[in-house]
Amino acid sequence: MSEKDIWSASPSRRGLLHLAAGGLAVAGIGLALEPRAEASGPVRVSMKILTGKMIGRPGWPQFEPGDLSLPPHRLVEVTLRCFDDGNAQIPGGYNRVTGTVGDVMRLIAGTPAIIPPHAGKLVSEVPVKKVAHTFTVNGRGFFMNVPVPVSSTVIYRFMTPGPGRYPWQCMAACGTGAGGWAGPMMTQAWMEGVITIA
Ligand SMILES: [Cu+2]
Repeated sequence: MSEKDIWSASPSRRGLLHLAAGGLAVAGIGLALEPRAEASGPVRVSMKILTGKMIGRPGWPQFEPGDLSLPPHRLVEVTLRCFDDGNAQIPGGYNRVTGTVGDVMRLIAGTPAIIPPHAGKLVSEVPVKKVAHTFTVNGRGFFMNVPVPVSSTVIYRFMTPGPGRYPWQCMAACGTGAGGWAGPMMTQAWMEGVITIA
């Protein structure tokens, strides 16, 4: 799949374009369908990873928001800005992008407020030592792993599964305690949370 295909392909949009093309055969209907085609783009979600210092709780980095509510079977585009500049250890393999559209994500250096289209580069993995956090969903037949490098922005797309509650967890040992797995790593809506698909 070419880079352009990955970022423009969406099953629902393709379906609607097909519908719109069919509608053109009937005078006027094609035009009427255009706004619907526009509305069928990805559901856009903006997330941040804040440092403990930023929220007045040193040692407690936090995903914000920690819980998400999304519609089922829709293409979602997440823009995730990581303000954390400290790396953390991950289990083997969690530096790879898995379960997103094309198993890739767009990686942009820093956390710019405005991101031009096609900024950064598409990557399927990041160096182990650069990983600050991961956004990892594992359960109910749905697996997705997004490694998030220090001081960066990642943009990724995925298709939501069917209705249900899907827990996510950061797999980088970014918390407190000897192993780094305590504190925020064990606290709901901090380094773990729930995606509610309804
Ligand atoms: Cu983390």
